[in-house]
Amino acid sequence: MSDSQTLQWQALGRDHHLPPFTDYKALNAKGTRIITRAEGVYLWDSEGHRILDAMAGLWCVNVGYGREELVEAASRQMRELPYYNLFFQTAHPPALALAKAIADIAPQGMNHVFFTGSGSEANDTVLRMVRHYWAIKGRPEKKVIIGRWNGYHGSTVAGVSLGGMKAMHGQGDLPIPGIEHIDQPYWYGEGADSDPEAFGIRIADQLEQKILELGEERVAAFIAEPIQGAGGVIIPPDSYWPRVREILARYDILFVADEVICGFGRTGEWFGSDYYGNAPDLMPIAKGLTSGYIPMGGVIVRDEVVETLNEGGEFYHGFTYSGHPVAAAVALENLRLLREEGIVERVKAKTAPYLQARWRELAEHPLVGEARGVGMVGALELVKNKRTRERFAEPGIGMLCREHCFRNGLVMRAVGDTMIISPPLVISEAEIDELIAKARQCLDATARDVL
Ligand code: PXG
Repeated sequence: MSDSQTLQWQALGRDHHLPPFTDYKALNAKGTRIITRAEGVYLWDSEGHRILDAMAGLWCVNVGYGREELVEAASRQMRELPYYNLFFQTAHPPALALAKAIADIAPQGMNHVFFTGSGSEANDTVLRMVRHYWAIKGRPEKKVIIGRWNGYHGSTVAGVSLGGMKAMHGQGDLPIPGIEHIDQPYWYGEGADSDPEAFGIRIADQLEQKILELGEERVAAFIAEPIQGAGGVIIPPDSYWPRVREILARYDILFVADEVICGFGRTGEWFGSDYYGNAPDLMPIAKGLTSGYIPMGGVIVRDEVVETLNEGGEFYHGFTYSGHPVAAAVALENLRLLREEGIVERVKAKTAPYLQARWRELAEHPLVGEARGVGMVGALELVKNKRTRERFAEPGIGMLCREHCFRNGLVMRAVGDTMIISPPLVISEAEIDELIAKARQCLDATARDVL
């Protein structure tokens, strides 16, 4: 039931707001849910319901809601220097201190950061930086970037183009030229009866086939998320990344690991690339960098690439808010909390193993074909037939389950018929128990509707 205040807000939305990734007509018929405050791992809506946020906002509120330290850091910086830019040979302390703090936790040999306002801008930066890099090296024809179908790299023109979401490509005549895609390592959905490790090798080998088909002399870079997030928490078989590393070692192309979701502790390591033992050349970051308290992104760049950029004259690229001092101050404080409170270590040693063990119990549920996860992410595949992996013919089972979750005080995200979690890294074992209990109730309610 909506009270009158909620109805007023919903009317404002209908009359004035165009929200992201939304079917406007369908939403206007239904009305939005209004979220008014948050604390720890919980949200409250305008009708007073308490909701366990198992998505950490949009995969980003790593330290949880309500951290006064971040509020203080922002207000202190706003009083001291609310804005100045990094263009034209000026800088300010928060951006410089943050670049150093990021270099301290980044993989070895990655000591420089280019700041942006978001993950999408970070990937626009990647596209321009890798093409600029090869041009400086006297190889301007090396400009094709290979991404993966169903990968997600943002919603700007470069982000959508590098990503492999066909529905997004269908709007606005994308991808732009010079982007190619290979298959994703989605064993449950696309591996049929094959052995998962053999499947991982077969899919990784597509990278080599694509490089050979295009000609190494035309390929600038390969971009991939260590674990695909928005595509449905696609966790590659163990064979996949070692094989990709072998292939990349044979060819002179750059490796871009999109760490926007996996970065800052999500896997129990600082970066997803650490978790898999990968050594990328560029790492776009955002989200967990500030725990979502304020927008900020960036690209962490390997020393050898920086050495080349140093030889290239001016790089005509940057944003008004690159390295914004308030965002940088919040990010610095957020990294301090993650470090000094041992949050990433606790995820690895304690809460991630607990979450993963409890999450896999849900595989017993009649609707669940597979329960998978790494660190603080997880996915459930909802299927009609567990043995054959047959999906439901009618679309929208995931959305139905998501509706049951919301009514039951839990946020899970639906990617088609895959249910996703990515909770704040500070979630406790008792809160994990609550998450699992609620998820089970929602699955039961969904099963009653469809089985
Ligand atoms: N790379 C990755 C891997 C992402 O997940 C971006 C880049 C773009 O970041 P910005 O800050 O420009 O949004 C993302 C963003 C979802 C969802 O529904 C996921 C994202 C954004 C919005 C929704 O899963 N990921």
